[in-house]
Amino acid sequence: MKGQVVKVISENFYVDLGNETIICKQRGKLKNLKTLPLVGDFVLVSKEKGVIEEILPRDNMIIRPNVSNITMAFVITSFKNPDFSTNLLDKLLVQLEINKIKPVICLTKRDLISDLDFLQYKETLDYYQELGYIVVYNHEINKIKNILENNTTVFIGQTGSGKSTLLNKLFSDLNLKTGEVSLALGRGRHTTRHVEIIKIGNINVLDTPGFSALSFLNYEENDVRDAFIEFKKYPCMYHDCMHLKEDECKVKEAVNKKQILLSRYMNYQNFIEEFKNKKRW
Ligand SMILES: Nc1nc2c(ncn2[C@@H]2O[C@H](COP(=O)(O)OP(=O)(O)O)[C@@H](O)[C@H]2O)c(=O)[nH]1
Ligand SMILES: [Mg+2]
Ligand SMILES: [Zn+2]
Repeated sequence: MKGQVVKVISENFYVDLGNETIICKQRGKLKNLKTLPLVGDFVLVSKEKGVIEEILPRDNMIIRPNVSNITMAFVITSFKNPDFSTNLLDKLLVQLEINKIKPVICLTKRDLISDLDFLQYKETLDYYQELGYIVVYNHEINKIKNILENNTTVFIGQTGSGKSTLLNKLFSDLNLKTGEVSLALGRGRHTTRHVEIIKIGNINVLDTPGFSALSFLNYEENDVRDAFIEFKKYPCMYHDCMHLKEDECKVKEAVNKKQILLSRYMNYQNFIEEFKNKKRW
């Protein structure tokens, strides 16, 4: 019998079979990410034994929080409290690009900044929109619902950025716990404790515990470069150009001509540097 793991609480795996959700145990004792069922996994279960017999091949997998088979990610980004950061936004976009998860940039807390400040951010956001990223605001409820339709969407972004608040607004009977943001730190408390797929019609959503960066397995410097999707518009002489120290680099030229947003390029340099230092994201 086929189902999808929608929640894991300690050793209990909640498997949605379409018409009911049953609690299963994991078969055997092996516990690594390959054999451990994750939220999002499609699995074959024995209903009689109450065990997961097999994990079906994953389309993708994110660790910390551990989820699989995600089609879309809402990158919840607040203008203030916590402050807007292109570094964090780009880091998340890169990781989503590498894993072929469709990103949607969702802005929150527009009400906390002045119109003047907003105009400045708007220029940056228009750049992302021109790249092809969907940009939405957390008050655009109907638009957001349409985007979520027929996707399994993870809500990611810093603690306190407004993930749970938005989910509650979208689906009024959810009642997810939301947290007050500590003014001193500009950070929120961790209020979302476990990961769970919530199914509402054709919409699958996941609220995640507050975290600021995803960890992905198996990526390389080339992947990070290619995840900056605008770089491809400026083909360099050397096909494998990293756009760093190379001469006659078209990407660097485009940065100088302001065709590529400077913060994008600086974040790129910064990520490659982190790579060199073997820091994990
Ligand atoms: N002013 C303002 N506050 C918001 C907005 N969205 C969320 N918040 C507040 O931000 C705090 C953190 O929200 P929460 O949804 O718990 O963030 P999460 O950690 O990302 O789930 C809560 O106090 C919310 O009421 C918004 O658009 N404007
Ligand atoms: Mg939350
Ligand atoms: Zn180059």
